[in-house]
Amino acid sequence: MSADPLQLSKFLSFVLRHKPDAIGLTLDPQGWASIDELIERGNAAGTQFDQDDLRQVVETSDKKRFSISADGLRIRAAQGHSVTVELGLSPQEPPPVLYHGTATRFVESILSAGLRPQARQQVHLSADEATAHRVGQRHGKPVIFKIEALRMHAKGFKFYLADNGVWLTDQVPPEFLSIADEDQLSNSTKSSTALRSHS
Ligand code: HQG
Repeated sequence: MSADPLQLSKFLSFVLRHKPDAIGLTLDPQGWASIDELIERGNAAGTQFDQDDLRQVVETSDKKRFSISADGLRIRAAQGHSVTVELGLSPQEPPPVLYHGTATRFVESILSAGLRPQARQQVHLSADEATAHRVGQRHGKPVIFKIEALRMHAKGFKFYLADNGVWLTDQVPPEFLSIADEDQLSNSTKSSTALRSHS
């Protein structure tokens, strides 16, 4: 293929999740873009790729980041948007426990404010600890939170399963969070979390 797959994947994440207007692209309310228009505008903006390059990135994406519509004409990011989109996912019952990987420097803030979507539309959760660990590593020294997802669900919080297996929810209040492995924390963070749990 002509385009570098990693660079193309990053370009697609950028325009389909965050800044479609950077290349003059319009997403529909569900986040879909016309493949022809994406290629035309991407090429005009200096990122050279064709249909084959695009399909190869979609098929080989390690996290299945992108979906192609059933008619083969449109593409969207499976999740991770900062632009407002309505993915049209139906709420689902989550497994009893889900995981969220983050960096140790965020632990105190998360324990007091809960998990917030920050720049994205929703909080991202993983079904397994290994994935959460990888997500956390992107931010620094990783730490994994366990989320009592089924208990949240029983209290009315909604959960969605994206096409690529990532679980999404609007927020996780602190009462449903615990640290999966306390040994990953420095002593100072440990003592402040211990203090908090006694307050
Ligand atoms: C943290 C990647 C302080 C949160 C991954 C995270 C994922 C708080 C960071 C997807 C906080 C946001 C999403 C609070 C949350 N105080 N920090 N109250 N609440 N945070 O990148 O979940 O490779 O927006 O813990 O695999 O790390 O792009 O979210 O550390 O699926 O396809 O704020 O992105 O996928 O960071 O990652 P992000 P994320 P891709």
